[in-house]
Amino acid sequence: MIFEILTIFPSMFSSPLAEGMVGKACDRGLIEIRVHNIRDFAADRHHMTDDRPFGGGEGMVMKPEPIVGALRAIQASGPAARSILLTPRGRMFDQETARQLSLLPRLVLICGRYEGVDERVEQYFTDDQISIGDYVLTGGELAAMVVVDSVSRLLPGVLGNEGSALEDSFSRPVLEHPQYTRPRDFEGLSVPPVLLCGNHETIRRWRRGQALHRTRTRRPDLFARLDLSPEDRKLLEDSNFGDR
Ligand code: 6GU
Repeated sequence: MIFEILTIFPSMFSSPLAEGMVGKACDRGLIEIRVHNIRDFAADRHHMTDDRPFGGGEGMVMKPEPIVGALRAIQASGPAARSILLTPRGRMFDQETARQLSLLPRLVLICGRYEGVDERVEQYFTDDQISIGDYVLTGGELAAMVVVDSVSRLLPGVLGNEGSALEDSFSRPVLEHPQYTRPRDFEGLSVPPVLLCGNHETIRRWRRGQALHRTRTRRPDLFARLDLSPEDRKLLEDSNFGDR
């Protein structure tokens, strides 16, 4: 899959996407991340990418010409690509959107900055507008990295273990159970004995109970939508979750 990123801060993308599984996926040719500097598509002498808002007000607005110029150059360079504007005014990004995007051959991510992008870009030159959460970032760059990361890990071969991407939280609608590794005792904090008992069925039930309890306390919105089995109800009733 090819990611085409439009930004005025291209260097922000170098190390975050060069590390870990995403970096490996690039090295192995499973994904390609092309970062384009919007400034390179500004036609004026000073390569301006922003200007003052019509009607007055605080801050600057990103000009349409450089972004649309970059989009046209990208569209001309290969198969049709879906273009998404990263903006706090977009619809909320989630695992289902990541899954849908992972099916595309090529995706353009436009990083908005300042007070926003000229409305005509949003309306006429992008297919979708996405936000990654209800908080404000200084620009869409970090959001674009979130999208690249979450989509990449769903692509065949990227994680190595094909099962793991499908098993996580949100692919199934409960949060994951707690995980422990060595040492068995860390500064007086010990691993729950059930995990050392060797009985897979006992461990499975404990994990399910923990996952349900954790979902109930941390994400009541997800919990409310769960279809609990009789076993699930029993696990929630019977367990002592030792809340702190
Ligand atoms: Cl996509 N952009 C900005 N600037 N802030 C955000 C966001 C995007 N998503 C959440 N906050």
